[in-house]
Parts: sequence; structure tokens; C-alpha cells
Amino acid sequence: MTKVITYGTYDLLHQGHLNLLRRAKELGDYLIVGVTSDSFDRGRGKLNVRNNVLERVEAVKATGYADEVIIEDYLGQKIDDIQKYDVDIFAIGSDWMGKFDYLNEYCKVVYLPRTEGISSTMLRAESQTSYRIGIVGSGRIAHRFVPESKVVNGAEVTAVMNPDKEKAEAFAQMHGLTAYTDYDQFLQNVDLVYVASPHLTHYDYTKRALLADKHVLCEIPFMLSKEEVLELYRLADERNLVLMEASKTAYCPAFGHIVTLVKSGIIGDVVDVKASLSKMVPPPTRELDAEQAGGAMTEHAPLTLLAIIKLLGIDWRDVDFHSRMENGVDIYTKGVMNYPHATASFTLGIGVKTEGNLVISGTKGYIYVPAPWWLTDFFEVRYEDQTKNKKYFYSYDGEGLRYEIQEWLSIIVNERRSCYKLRRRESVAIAEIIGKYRNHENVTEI
Ligand code: C2G
Repeated sequence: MTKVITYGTYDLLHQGHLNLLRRAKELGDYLIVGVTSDSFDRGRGKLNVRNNVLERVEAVKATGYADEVIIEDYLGQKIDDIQKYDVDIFAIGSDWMGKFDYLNEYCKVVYLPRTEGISSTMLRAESQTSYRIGIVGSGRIAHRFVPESKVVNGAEVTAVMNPDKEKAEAFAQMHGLTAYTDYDQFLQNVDLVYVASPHLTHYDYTKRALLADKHVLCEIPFMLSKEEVLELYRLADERNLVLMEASKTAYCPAFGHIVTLVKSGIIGDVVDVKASLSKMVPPPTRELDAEQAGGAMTEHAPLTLLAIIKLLGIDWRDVDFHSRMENGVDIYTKGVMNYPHATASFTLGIGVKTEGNLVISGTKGYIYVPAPWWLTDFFEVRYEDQTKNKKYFYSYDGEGLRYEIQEWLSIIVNERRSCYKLRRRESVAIAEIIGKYRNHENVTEI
């Protein structure tokens, strides 16, 4: 008996898949089809898959070509499967030509002709509303946003707005967009607004975008006080709009997994969270400019507070800050937060260098996430008995902004108002702590 194996996502199963499965089946007597798991696809950068794994398995079964369906869940599994199932032929579409030659060591590799003119990507695009995204601001993060948005279905950046005409035009030319210097005009020509402008302008640009009935994704620091966040969420609610904080770590798969592992108790009760983030910035730059709300706290607190608040919650009891100041900005701030049964600290530097890691300590063990923990792709769960330690690896694709863009669009399309990965009340708590610091509450200069 000749055994054939083939793999795929089989999202929105179409004629191309049917042809492939038929041809694969014709190569032998018994066909095994490996359907990718949802997390495997996310891990290899396929973020837009519509059908979940059960639906995809059902669709493959319904074709009648598969004698057996298995789930593909990890890199390297093909080699295991071929040996485990005693496979004679590995078949795959010609779009993968050459990519699986390494399997020749285990069985025969056949590249079957791909069906032209149809693909899951095409079908997803056809059935999806496409949104015109406008970017406010043209700085570093805005530059990264454009290529990242290209891998998310339904997102098309079409416009940029900067009151500085030269900057707006240079950015637009570089990315093939329309440049605007007038915000109202810009708002009339986009569906969604990504606010990536200087800190002190976030509130105003976001508010005006909401008043113009646009969904908004706003960069960190989201808002600089609790009151501002509450007001804007209220406004978004009244107008049935999505307002989301662009705290990219919150939406990245590995960070989400840390949170769920901790919540499921693998390190016992969490007693301490220590999060650090330091990036040296050479002057002159807005990060070192007091007039532009520069400083380690406004630059880096949003991500470290995200970790603390996701892990310990919003019911902290008190917070105090210790800052080293230079020319009116904190080049280093250490904050200590107390919870009824836990404590947390964050260490932030823009003119002081320190290790930027995250350590979550519990009654049974701890989780160590090395620097740069905010671009999470690896972490380790450690115990007293080191033989129980476990390392977790993930891919962190591109600049990592694709995860938040994907989430933003999915909330809009599915008519939800907020996202469990970063709840509104958590955004409010983060802004509240930043607001306290800016009001000089419990701040000691060192
Ligand atoms: N296919 C095809 N013609 C199309 C579209 C897809 O022949 N128009 C084939 C692909 O070449 C692949 C199979 O159908 O052999 C499944 O395609 P996808 O669902 O896109 O999955 P893919 O990402 O190619 O899975 O481990 C996963 C596999 O390595 C690849």
C-alpha cells in the first residue's frame, strides 16, 4: 500500500484545495491530511485564518479524499509523522517548490501543480470590508506601522497627517500615501485613525477623530491621566466606536500565553512582579524634552504597567516613585506598587541603562522573561527543582505591530467594543498611575 501525506491550513476550503487533495490521493492508496492547528498557524505568521481548526478539519473530511486527518501542531512534525505513519510520498503544492526537499531523506517528495487564480487569501479579501487607515504623525513607529499593516487583511493605510507639510509629504511619498496637513480634511478621507503623534497631542487628535465617527487606535502613552481615558471611552461608547490602546506587547501571542499560564496557577500565587525597560536616547530628542512630556515614565511606564496590571490586576493599594531628574525630565524612575497580597516594581531608564527583563515570582516558582521582554518571543518557567523548568519559544513576526492591528480590525468587524487582551479598565489603571506621577504624587528625587 502506498501511503501519501499532505499538509495545509485549508481555510475557506476551495477548488485549489480540492484539486490538490484529489491529485495527492491519486499518488497512492491511502491519504493522510495534516491540518494546521490555530496556534501553529499563528506561530508561522498566518494571522488571518477565518475557520478554526475544527471547521477546517470538517471541511477536509467532507471532501472525501482523506483517509485520515491529523493535526499539525509543531515545526518539525512532518519528519515525525512520515516516520510514525510509514509514509511513502509527501505531496504539497508547487508554491512550496524546493522548500520541502529536506524530506527526501525520509520519503519521496512530490510538488503538485498549484491551481491558479484561487486562494484563501483572495477569498478572505473578497468577503472582507477594506478599511482606509489614516496615520496621525510620521515618526519612527508610524514608519513601522505601514509595512506591518500590509500583512493584515482588510487594512490599508491610505493617508498620513502631519501639520508639518514637508514631513507629511516625505512620509507619504515613501509609503505611497496621501499627505494631509489639515486634520479635518484628513478625517474626511479615512475610515480608521491610528494616532502616533507626540504624546501631548494624543488626547486632542483622538477626541476629534471620535467626534468625526472614526474608530481609533492610539499609541502609548495612551493618555496622560485617568480622566482623559474615561472621557474618551465614554465618547467612544456614545458613538459606538472602538477606541484601543496600542500597547503592542498586550497583543503579542507569547505575552498572552504568559498571562494565561500565570492565571492557571503554574507558579502558584503571584507575590511579586518586576518589570524593567531601559533604552538610552542621545540628546536632542523629544524623549528628553520636558516641554513634550518626555521622560522615562511617559516613554516606558505603559509597557511595564501593562505587565503588572495584567498579572496582578487593577486593585493596587499604593504606588510611589523614585526618580533621577535631568533638565526637568526623569532619566530614570523606579516605581513600587503594593497590592493587598503582592508587590510590584518597575524600573525605567532613558538616561540610565539597566537590564530590561520581567520576573514574575510566585509561591511555587517563577517566570523569567529576558530582555527585551516587551518583544516577547521566549520565556522560562523555573522551579526550585530545576528538572521541572520549562522553556517556551514563540515567533515574534516583523515589528510585532501586526498583532495589535489584527486585533483592532477584528474588534471593529465583529462589533465588539473592547478586547480581553487589554481591557479598558486596565488602560484606565495604567493612565491613572502615569497621571499620579505627572501630578508629583509620592515622587522622591534621588
Ligand atoms: N493549494 C493549491 N492551489 C491553490 C491554493 C492552495 O494547490 N490555489 C495547495 C497548497 O499548495 C497546499 C494546500 O493547497 O499544498 C494547502 O494550502 P494552504 O491551505 O494555503 O496551506 P499551506 O500554508 O500551503 O500549508 O504545514 C503546512 C503546509 O506546509 C503548508
